[in-house]
Amino acid sequence: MSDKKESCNCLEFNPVSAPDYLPKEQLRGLQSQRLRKIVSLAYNNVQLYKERMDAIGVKPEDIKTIDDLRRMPFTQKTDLRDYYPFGLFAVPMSDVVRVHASSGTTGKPIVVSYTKEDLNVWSSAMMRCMAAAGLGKGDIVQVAYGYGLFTGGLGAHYGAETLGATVIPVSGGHTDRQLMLMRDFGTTAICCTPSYFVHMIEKAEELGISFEELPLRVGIFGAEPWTEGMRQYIKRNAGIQAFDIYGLSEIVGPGCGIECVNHDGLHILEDLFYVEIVNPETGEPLPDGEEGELVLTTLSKYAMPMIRYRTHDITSIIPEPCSCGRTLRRIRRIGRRSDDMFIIRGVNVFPSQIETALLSVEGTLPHYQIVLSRHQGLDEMEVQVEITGEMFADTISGMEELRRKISYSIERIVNIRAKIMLVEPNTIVRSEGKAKRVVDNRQDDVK
Ligand code: DLL
Repeated sequence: MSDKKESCNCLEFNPVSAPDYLPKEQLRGLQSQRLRKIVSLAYNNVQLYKERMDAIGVKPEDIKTIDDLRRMPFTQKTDLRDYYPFGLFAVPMSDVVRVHASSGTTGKPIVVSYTKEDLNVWSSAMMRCMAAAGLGKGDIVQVAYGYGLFTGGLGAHYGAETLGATVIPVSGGHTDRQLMLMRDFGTTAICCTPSYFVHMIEKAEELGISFEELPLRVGIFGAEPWTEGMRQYIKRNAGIQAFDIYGLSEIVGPGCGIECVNHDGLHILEDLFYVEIVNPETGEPLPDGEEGELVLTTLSKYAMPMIRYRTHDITSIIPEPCSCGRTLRRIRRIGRRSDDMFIIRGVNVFPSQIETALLSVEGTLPHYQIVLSRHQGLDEMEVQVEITGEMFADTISGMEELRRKISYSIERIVNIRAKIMLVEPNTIVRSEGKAKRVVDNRQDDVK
């Protein structure tokens, strides 16, 4: 399908994104100044920070420049659980104008909060992200991230409004209606998880709607890991430019960073979120270029400052400057979390490796699930993958050949032989939000 990139009203430099282009020294000055304020706010108002800093003998006055940040202790998800619901707030509840929450896999959600000013900062961060993706006034932005406690919907909503674009606040789900509105309202940009957009593509086909005829040209996709193979699939089947956007509730929601039109890493909005990469085991900071755990510090968030928050997301900082001219450093796309890894027969495997392996084989679709089981103490990995209708109607030997290719592709990447189950299109459960890629039944082994 032809790329609609040509019609992109890319505003590579405009007043909206001016902070993206700050000279390095100016950026550092701003970061240091903001850090001092945040550390002092946190120390004086949040028990956790005071206790942790006192324990290592660091006072707010010791943190003078951004380089001093590494003297500060880390924070992590369990802290948000331990201080549930409001124990990490640094301002009185009467100054908190909104809360969001992210559901964990177990137990209570984690709660995050915003002052009025925090919301303005978040909206401007999202506005800058959307501008980096070439959106502006005149664009019609369909927000299909979920609205509610999840940050995706409202984050994208206010960002697009602040940009001056027209917002269609559909939220997730009702895919037929999404497509009808997309066509009837002339949507030019869609915001949702990449897996949900892939579902929209197949639904459109079913309904006889052709993306060629729609003005849609940009997708702002995030909230879950996805691969370059997925981007190519989206480009081929919908003809749009897909931008990877990153964020997490604890830090702000969507808007910590986004790709520019070069699609070569995500620029982190470093004037608002300070980025470090550390060794996931030791916590030692790693130099630019080395892969490790992303640690973020909010430099401009007052209701609930997060200092050196361990995201568990694995990436590296790209040392080279970007040809788009932004001075904001880039991180490589987040392919995995340190905690979404599963170990099978002693080998560490990440779901994104399986996605890369699958999508490199012609005839597969980006709908898959990894089912782990244990039989008589031995771990097994089954990869269920949808294949195109034509492939499914192929001869037995044709299907066998495909199964063999997939199995080889997986083995080449992860060094494990998986059982491959080829299934018809529309078999794997579709998600309207984050896709569930791994089903781990190993505890069900009958002893
Ligand atoms: O997913 C916020 C968000 C909404 C980001 C919409 C982008 C778009 P949480 O539900 O708290 O917040 O989940 C955060 O999702 O730590 C990553 O593991 C993962 N994640 C988010 N964006 C990406 C991405 C939102 N672009 C967690 N690539 C993060 C890979 C992502 N993983």
